[in-house]
Amino acid sequence: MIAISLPRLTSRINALARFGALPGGGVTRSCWSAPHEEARAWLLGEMRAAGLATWVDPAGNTFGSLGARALSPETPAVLTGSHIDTVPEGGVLDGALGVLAGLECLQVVRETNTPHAKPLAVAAWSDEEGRYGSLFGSRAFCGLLEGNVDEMAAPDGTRLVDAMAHAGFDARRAADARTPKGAVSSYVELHIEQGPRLEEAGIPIGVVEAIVGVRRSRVVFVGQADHAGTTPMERRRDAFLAGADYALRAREHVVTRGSSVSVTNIGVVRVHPGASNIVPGRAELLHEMRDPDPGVLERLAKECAALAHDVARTHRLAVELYPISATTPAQCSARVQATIEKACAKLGLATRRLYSAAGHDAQNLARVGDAGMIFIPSQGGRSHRVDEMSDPAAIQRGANVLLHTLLALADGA
Ligand code: HGY
Ligand code: MN
Ligand code: MN
Repeated sequence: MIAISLPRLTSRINALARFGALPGGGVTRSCWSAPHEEARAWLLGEMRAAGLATWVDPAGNTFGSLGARALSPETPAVLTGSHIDTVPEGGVLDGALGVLAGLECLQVVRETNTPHAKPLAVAAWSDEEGRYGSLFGSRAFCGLLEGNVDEMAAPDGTRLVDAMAHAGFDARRAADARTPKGAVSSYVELHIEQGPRLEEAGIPIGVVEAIVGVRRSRVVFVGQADHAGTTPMERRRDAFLAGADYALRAREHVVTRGSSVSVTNIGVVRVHPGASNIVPGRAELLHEMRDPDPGVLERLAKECAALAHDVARTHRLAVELYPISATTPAQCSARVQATIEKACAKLGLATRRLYSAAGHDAQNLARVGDAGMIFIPSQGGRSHRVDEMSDPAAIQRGANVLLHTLLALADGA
């Protein structure tokens, strides 16, 4: 039975991990950054050496394909992929696994001359981690870009247009990456689960049924900078204190008033002017919340906005709310899920259906066609941290399931 080469896949995972490698382990490889662009060039070289046709679209999505030189509705392709950008101080598998396992699958199909009725292609999507705006590359590919690229910026203020220009791309042309409906017959992505469920259940393969929506906003409390020593406590309009109050109350609200799977996080806090002897005049919080149900997400977002205004009143200061992004929860294709399960049966692997509590590019592909995801267990459920890891045997199982799923989809499953 056709199988992937684990040594070759492992060697590529280790090679990609060198781009943006951190001294203590893990990587920081933000989209459009120098390490990311060096990694893109390396990936294109690996794709070409594997015998694939390659191209990069106006949104910076990188493709390798077998049996077609482009994606077109005349020859609908079976597409796989993921992303090579990472979060700051991230792991070496989030995204990289799906891109490199996809490359490995296409290379094995080519080397073994395995027939496939439809073209096979692998993509590395731009800015999946949403440093400038969530799931940017796959949104552009699926014709789902919204808002004005001139207003998209990273938490440190770097504008998308400047970051892309520095990498040789024109952000204002990103929408040209839109691909005609019908060019992709189906999409399947291999990814680490990034949570504890599969490992705790002892299940080797997860078949994703649905993917959460994520809503991100910037919550800015505006008080008054003051002397931290001489200003009487009762007169202070401390913006950070309001932010802290909001953080605690918003978390309580989402946990108690959301669904059983609603989650929330505040991962970026910026205090201004930012000195220990100044009462904070301004506090900016990046607040996100997630749920697989769009209705729950919509309700929580409205309730947390009202909560922010309530906190501002309590602390006698102002609050400004700026939505950043909202991804739509997605249902995965029943056909793709069934095809993954058949591949697992063929390989003698137990499976479990589950929803993804992480966002993925597959949720955009699911809005324009048949899309699905294969999960492998994460050691200790760890992810978005430098010690993110999965067992080599789990990586091998996941890549072989991807290989057999792609072949079945390419032959009309
Ligand atoms: O944040 C997420 O859910 C994904 O890892 N980008
Ligand atoms: Mn990812
Ligand atoms: Mn991630």
